[in-house]
Amino acid sequence: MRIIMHADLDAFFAAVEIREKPSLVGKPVVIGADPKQGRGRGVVSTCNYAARKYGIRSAMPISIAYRKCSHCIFLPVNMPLYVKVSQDVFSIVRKHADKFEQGGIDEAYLDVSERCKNYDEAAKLARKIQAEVKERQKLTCSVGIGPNKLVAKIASDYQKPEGITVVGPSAVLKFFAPLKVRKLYGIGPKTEARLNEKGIETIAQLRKQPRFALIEWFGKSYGTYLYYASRGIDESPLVEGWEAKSISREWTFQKDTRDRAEMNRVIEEMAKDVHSQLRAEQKLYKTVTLKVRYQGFETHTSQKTLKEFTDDLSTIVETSKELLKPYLESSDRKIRLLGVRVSKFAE
Ligand code: TTP
Ligand code: MG
Repeated sequence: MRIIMHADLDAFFAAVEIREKPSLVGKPVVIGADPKQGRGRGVVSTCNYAARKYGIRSAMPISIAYRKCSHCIFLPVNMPLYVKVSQDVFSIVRKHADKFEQGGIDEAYLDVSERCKNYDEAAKLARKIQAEVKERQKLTCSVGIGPNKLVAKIASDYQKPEGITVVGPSAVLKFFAPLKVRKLYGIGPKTEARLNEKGIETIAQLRKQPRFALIEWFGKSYGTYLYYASRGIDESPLVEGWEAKSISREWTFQKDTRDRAEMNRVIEEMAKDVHSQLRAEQKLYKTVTLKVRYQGFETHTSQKTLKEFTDDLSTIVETSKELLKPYLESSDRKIRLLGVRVSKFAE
């Protein structure tokens, strides 16, 4: 039987900014403002818990966040800094694991089955990790502990900030029952809406559906996944030494569009974000991919592989624009989403 931990930093980007600038302590801080264009465009990346009291959330347009709290402090995203801090934090955390998988910039899975005899010992280790991260990096994190990655991740989100939530194997079904289906890894807004239409809102309700019904609605592999996930069953192993194979950004237009100038602007913004992360991670790329979603969710990607590795920003912008052209010319449908990705890295 495994004991898996999931550690996730609290209000990560905001917490880093506050750590760097003590005058921000105690104030509501929102990250995501565009430094050049004021507060008008773009979305909230994250905000601290003081700002969440005003109803501000990740992915909310900055203009709405500003309306909710005009005296909040709005700061731009400083990706290179967060990448560096993330590396510092997780080089501390990974030492406490038998197996370690970085799940994203502010989260990681730890398999502690060998070093911890039981869940009490794992909880003790979690407190130790929290204390060490706080002392050495001045940041707080929340930890979930469970029999697999699925349960551990939901548990780490259950009590925030600075929480520890332990869900032993016999507690999984009860813990899951009242949660919204959206909490399950792999259920996004689309599946959530389809389930809600069928009157299924909680994981307990999802669990009542026969396997064949889920397969009929969602296909064999996803339907089967939902059947097991709703029971807290997840055998997926930790993937060690996993490194990001690509860096990407996506943008959903507030209104589906054919406006070329607007699309170009969005491509430039996304390319800049991608590029700053690329620089921070000291990588070169060779492939640029553009993702296009039309009105109605039909999605396409196309990509171009360059002759040489590069870390050039304008190549990302120009290649993406070039890849967009055929979509605009071959159809007069409106576009809902654009995404830019770079991949095939060299250090
Ligand atoms: P999260 O861990 O989802 O959020 P968080 O750490 O800010 O807050 P919480 O205490 O609830 O864990 O994401 C980690 C970072 O990723 C977050 O600080 C900013 C970034 N991010 C975005 O840029 N856009 C988003 O929509 C989300 C959800 C996160
Ligand atoms: Mg977090």
